[in-house]
Amino acid sequence: MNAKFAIVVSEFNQTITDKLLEGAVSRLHQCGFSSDQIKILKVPGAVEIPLTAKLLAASKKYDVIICLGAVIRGDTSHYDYVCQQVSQGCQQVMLEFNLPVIFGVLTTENEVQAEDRVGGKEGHKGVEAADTAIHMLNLVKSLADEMI
Ligand code: INI
Repeated sequence: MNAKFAIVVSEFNQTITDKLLEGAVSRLHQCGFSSDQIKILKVPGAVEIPLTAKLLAASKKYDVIICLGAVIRGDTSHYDYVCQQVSQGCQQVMLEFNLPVIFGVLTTENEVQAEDRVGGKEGHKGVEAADTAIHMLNLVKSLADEMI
């Protein structure tokens, strides 16, 4: 399938986000997509994901955007602001551009919960994000075909 993926991944909590990225890219390769079809952009933190996703969406070069990040609760309320900005920002881009924006951003209470979700006992959210992206690509394509 001739699809173009963009992956926006944040570097904050990089040991976790590297694993999310690795899982997502491996799954896309497993499903037959080549590296030429996957553009990867790194941003400092989850807060920077939505603007990057918006610029990618506006470029009209991509069929789906996968957002990967890890927000882990600390001692202050900062966590809540970061979670709110990244989740609402991603949703806004998806609805504004009619483009699937996959929310592969972990929001966890601690590092153990995050590790559990990158290949531990709670599965792999990077792999799941890639699966969701492929599902949405197919769904959007079939809806577009129906409308022709
Ligand atoms: N960014 C994250 O991606 N994860 C976090 O856990 C996090 N915490 O906890 O602070 C975080 N903060 C940085 C934020 O995303 C921005 O990069 C920063 O506020 C500058 O805009």
